[in-house]
Amino acid sequence: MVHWTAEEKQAIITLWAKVDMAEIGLATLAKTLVVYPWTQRFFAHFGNLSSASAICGNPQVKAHGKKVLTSFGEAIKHLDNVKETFAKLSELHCDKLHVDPENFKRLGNILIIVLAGHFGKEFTPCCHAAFQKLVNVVAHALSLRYH
Ligand code: HEG
Repeated sequence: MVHWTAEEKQAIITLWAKVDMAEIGLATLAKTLVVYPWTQRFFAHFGNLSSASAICGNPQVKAHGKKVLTSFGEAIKHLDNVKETFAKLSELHCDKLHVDPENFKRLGNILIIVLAGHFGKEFTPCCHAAFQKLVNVVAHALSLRYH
């Protein structure tokens, strides 16, 4: 099981309280779709994804970005229990959606880039390290159904 220090937990919870789910969620999902364009095929039913600006202005991308970020929030509420928390989501992504698990890591790393850009100096190296651990744990938990 992953061990979290009190400092790591505090760094994550303190920053997360300041995160606007809709804004950071949209930025994260939109950037993922633009930087890794093959991820667009999972969202073909979302309508116009024909350019970076279409993606950033797509209301379904916005709504889904918020959903994904809220889901990261669930992991943060259950840091000692992320595997169980994401068991159903792992089933959905693996069995039904067939998302390549590398894409979970990619989205997580884009989230870190977005947080670093948004929070600047407040996203300290310790905070960065704690979030890197979090996105690894989330990607792993989402992939478990493949193992
Ligand atoms: Mg996934 C649905 C969370 C990465 C493709 N994703 C969902 C849902 C959640 C979620 C909460 C809604 C589940 C439901 O309706 O019951 N996703 C989630 C997280 C991560 C992630 C936390 C973190 C890495 N998802 C991810 C990636 C892809 C993907 C990388 C594809 C490249 N997700 C995907 C699709 C759906 C969801 C296609 C269904 C969307 C829809 O049709 O509404």
